[in-house]
Amino acid sequence: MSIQEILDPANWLSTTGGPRYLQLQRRFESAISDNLLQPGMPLPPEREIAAITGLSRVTVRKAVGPLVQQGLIVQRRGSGSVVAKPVERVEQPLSRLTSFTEDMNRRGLSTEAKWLARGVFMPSPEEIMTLGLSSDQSVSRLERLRYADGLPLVVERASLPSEILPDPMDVELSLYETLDILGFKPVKAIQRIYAANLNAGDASLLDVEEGAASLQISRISFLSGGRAVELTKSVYRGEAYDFVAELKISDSDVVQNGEQ
Ligand code: 16G
Repeated sequence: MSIQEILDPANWLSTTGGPRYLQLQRRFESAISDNLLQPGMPLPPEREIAAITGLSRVTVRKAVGPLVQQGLIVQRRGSGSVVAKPVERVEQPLSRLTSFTEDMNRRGLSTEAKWLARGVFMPSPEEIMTLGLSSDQSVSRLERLRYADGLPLVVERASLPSEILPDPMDVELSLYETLDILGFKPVKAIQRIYAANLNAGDASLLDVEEGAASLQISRISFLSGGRAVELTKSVYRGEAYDFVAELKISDSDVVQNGEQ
């Protein structure tokens, strides 16, 4: 079915069907869920939709706005609108200390990274505190945009004491693999997870609207002796990542409950 036929008002507009913008909005929604409009398909410009449907441009805009809000349609400045590609959520158990590369490989997803920056710097007060450094001990910083199966999923900003990772250029695909080679692979970590709206910079890297929801994680990881090796701040696309925690009551609770 061509886009003209899909939008032909004879196929969906009725005088008793409620406000016309709502009928058009529902037409788009059902055409997307029935796969008549497929992911990635470009949509005609507003004035053309108005011409096909016989509705005003204001009505068309009112119908399309909520679809953009719901993430069914993606509007790109200059290049028109397209039907959004559904995002498959990645589920990540919270209790295992793994690297991004390991997580994605386990799921059979391909990974890519775009280096945004890396180098050796004097530490910030936060790095001094979390990594247990003195102010004259430098840090290696790595900033990457990481993709899962072509989808930009997370912006990661990692800082490590230069004593652990002297040359940030040594990292190729996986930081943890490099740390393993250097004999500094972390064995435990503490993570803080919080929700935040994306600022303009991270939103454009992750290819979503500014202000969209994101999940942000700050991980400090340690060697078995307790030395901190990494402070990494990760900004995930909110709709693409789920953290899953398995919760158990402790053995002593089981005994107590059994006795009751
Ligand atoms: C994960 C870690 C991050 C670590 C990275 C190493 C979380 C929240 N963060 O993304 O702290 O630096 O893996 O991945 O899981 P890599 O070895 O693939 O570079």
